[in-house]
Amino acid sequence: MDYFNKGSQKDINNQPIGNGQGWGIAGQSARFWELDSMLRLKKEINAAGLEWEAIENFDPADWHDILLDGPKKKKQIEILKQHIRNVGKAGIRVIGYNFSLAGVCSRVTGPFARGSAVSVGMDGVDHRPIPNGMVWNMIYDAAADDGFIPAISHEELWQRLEYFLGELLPVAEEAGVKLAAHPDDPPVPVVRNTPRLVYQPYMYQRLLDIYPGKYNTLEFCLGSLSEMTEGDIYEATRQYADHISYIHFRNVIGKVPAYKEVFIDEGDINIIEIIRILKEKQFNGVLIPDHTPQMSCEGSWYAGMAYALGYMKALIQTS
Ligand SMILES: [Mn+2]
Repeated sequence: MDYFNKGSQKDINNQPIGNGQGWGIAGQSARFWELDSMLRLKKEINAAGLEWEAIENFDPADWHDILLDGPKKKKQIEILKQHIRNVGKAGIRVIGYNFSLAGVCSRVTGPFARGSAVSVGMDGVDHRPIPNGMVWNMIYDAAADDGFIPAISHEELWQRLEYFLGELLPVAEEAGVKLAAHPDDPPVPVVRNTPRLVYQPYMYQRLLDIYPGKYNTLEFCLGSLSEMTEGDIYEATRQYADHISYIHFRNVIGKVPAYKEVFIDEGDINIIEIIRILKEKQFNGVLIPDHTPQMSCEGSWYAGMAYALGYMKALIQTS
């Protein structure tokens, strides 16, 4: 999905920081989820000698009323079920999702990383309420009435997640597709006047306990977990390793509400130790770079990603 579709931050060579009005306009991904278009893409990937292991994130246009408990909830659950069936038929084994109303927000940007490389971070919580017609940082209804989405409790949000998992996991199991939950980014209890679900490491356990089984899994984001005010990143990696579908590799300095994203080898997390723990746990899922600071060159974001990927690959080969 193109997060930045028609948004003011489209086509910039960096991560978005958001401007309160969303990153872009939802609803451009329908074609992507069709079986024939996935099979075509898979063929290209396989022809390059690679495997397609996972897809990340649903389009807010397809599930805004599941997140918001709105009138189209049941219809949208059927849309997501069909996406999952198609993903299974295409032979892709994981869908990552982030069950969040505010999505990724409260970001600031600055020369936070080594060599004054530009990166993102957080310097306080964004308390602006979310306008109607927007969820997960994207506009799904530009003609929505004025006003803001209603405030709800944490328990209400957990109930919405339970409905989502209860409906989708049986379909996912039949399709052979694991659902993998990203923790909150940033991991704070409330942001933009909306509650969060997984903002301490132990809260992942509640999500797993809702429907135990091998299709209810985690998208383990090292950066977000390290930013949490409680817990220990190494213990959490050990504790959850058997439930992780894939891991976002990213490093940070600090914790919420004030942290900075830095290069993979310079932050609070000892990535070498993480790889060692994963080997010890015989983890066989996917490792992928998450976000990185920008390099001072053409393709600054992609160069940063390549740096992280090379670092990870070398660690896997040598540890
Ligand atoms: Mn992540």
